[in-house]
Amino acid sequence: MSSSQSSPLTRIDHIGIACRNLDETVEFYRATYGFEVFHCEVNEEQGVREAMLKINDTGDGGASYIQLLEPIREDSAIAKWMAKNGEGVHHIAFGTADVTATTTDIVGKGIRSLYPEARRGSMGSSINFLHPKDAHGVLVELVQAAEGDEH
Ligand code: MC0
Repeated sequence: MSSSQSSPLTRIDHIGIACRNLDETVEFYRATYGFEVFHCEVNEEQGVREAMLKINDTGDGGASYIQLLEPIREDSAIAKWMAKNGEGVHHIAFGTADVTATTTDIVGKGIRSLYPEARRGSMGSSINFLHPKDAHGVLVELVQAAEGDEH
């Protein structure tokens, strides 16, 4: 069934989950739910080691993932958040075909983005974030998949 909505946000790209030990948590997701690792990387800028577990392809040509995030530095956003909250759901990411245009549109509605320009996210994607204090307590990430990376 196709969607009739006109939002530029066309999929849940991923749910970001903070964890203390990536390998152990990956094994939990495999043994408990049967989800396999689709992609792994270190994002030095964000201070994380991460695994993307693909859940399903989406109607916009992209896909939805669970993203498991282990901090690699004490001053990273994930380490700071876990010090307060422990492990758990850290952010939700929406997919869009144009992260710059979508961010500009949302900022125009009075919601702060965290970066003036999009930065690099998982699998070569371009990302920005919306401030959780402007979004009813949810850290929202906007994701534009890498060119030709429509898994
Ligand atoms: C902080 N707050 C949150 C939150 N993090 N609320 C909901 N969800 C979260 N994840 C709330 C705090 O409780 C606090 O509220 C207020 O925001 C300020 O937080 P803080 O603890 O003082 O920390 P800040 O202000 O230094 O940093 C928060 C901020 C930061 C969201 C700006 O975490 C950030 O820049 N995040 C974006 C980058 C990121 O998260 N990277 C990790 C994923 P109160 O009421 O106590 O004032 S990297 C990733 O996901 C990439 C690789 C990808 O997907 O491709």
